[in-house]
Amino acid sequence: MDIHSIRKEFPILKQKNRGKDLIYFDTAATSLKPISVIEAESKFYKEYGGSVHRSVYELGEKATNAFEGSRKKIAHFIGANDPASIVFTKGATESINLVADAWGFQNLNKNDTILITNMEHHSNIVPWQIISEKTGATVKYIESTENGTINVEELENHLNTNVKILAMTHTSNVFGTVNPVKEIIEKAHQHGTLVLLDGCQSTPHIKINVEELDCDFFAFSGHKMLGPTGIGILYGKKDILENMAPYQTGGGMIEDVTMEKSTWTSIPHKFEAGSPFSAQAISLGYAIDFLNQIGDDHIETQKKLTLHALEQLNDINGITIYGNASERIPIISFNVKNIHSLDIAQFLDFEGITLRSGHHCCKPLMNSLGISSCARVSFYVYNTIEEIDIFIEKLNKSIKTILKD
Ligand code: C6P
Repeated sequence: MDIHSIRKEFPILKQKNRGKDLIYFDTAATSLKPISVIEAESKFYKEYGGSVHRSVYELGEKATNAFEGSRKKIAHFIGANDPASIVFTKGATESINLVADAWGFQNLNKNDTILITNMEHHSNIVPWQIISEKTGATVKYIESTENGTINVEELENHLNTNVKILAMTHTSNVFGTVNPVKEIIEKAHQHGTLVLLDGCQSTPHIKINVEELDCDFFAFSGHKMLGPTGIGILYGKKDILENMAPYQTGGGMIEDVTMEKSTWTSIPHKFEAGSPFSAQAISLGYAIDFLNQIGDDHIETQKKLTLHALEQLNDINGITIYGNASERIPIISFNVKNIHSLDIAQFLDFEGITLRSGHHCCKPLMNSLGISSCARVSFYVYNTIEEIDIFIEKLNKSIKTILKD
């Protein structure tokens, strides 16, 4: 599909933003949705209706088949051999909380270390702080390098047999840089350390193969990769998931319940208590169909967009761009000297351009960088070089106007 055909699939692109043509540069927060995904969700309510895994009637069976079919598509998309290792959650945040709480409570004690990095999103910091309070384990941080990645040698200095888990982001939602996770996982495993990868920003942009990466857990959200809100995935190695206690309990996850006690069903359902997010899980499968349909070329196209944007941004006087590793996804964060990032975001909003300003839920990283906020643009399959050129023109205009005031 060429870019014009792709853009036609996104009805929201016909909308105006503050009366101007919409230029959507905030995919890292949440992506736009193609019509096939929007319609899949409404089709579920119009045509299937029935409750997943609970109904013998035809509509219920249709819903169950579509739900489990989507699990298979997701497994295939991230290179997982067995759909049983794919757990539906409501997002990356819940996936990480699941591991921290269920695995952490069972496996951590006061002699243990949880290793994370200074570039983590709060979703991959706070759950570990909470479980460290409950178990006595210590949370330690690895600092990122100047170019915005985690250095393998530096990481090795932190590894020892007390480090029970390394929880780190595959790609940073601020720097846009890709961490050398394959090498990192290999090193961690040499010390018996499990690795959880936060794939929230990588899954939309990089071909993922969890089996090749050999990560123990992989967490991501559907809404950043063309899917609906309210659905996410936790991949876990089967033997690890099988040995974990459930995270939440209730209907759908039991094998047997008596007045005295309960036993659990097998994975992945053991981790999916309650009536599942059926419409959302099914529509995420349609998002994957869309990404498969446009093929891996879109990854290269976005690299070109990012390089084009970086080249032009680097020419702006007083700009600081955070993170300059060669391996990166289409996320660029920056500040301009003597201007608050919020002013830039607000000025550009009135030009139809949506970008995010703030701490991006990475307050420890902001502290390490000595800033409180930055502006961020992020691109996806629907963005064009022309949009980037308009953005650069309007950014230059905003800088002139703000500094003059
Ligand atoms: N980052 C951003 O604008 P949820 O909210 O569960 O879908 O995703 C949480 C999350 C976890 N890890 C990373 C690396 C992320 O970037 C995010 C979400 C958004 O950067 C919202 S703050």
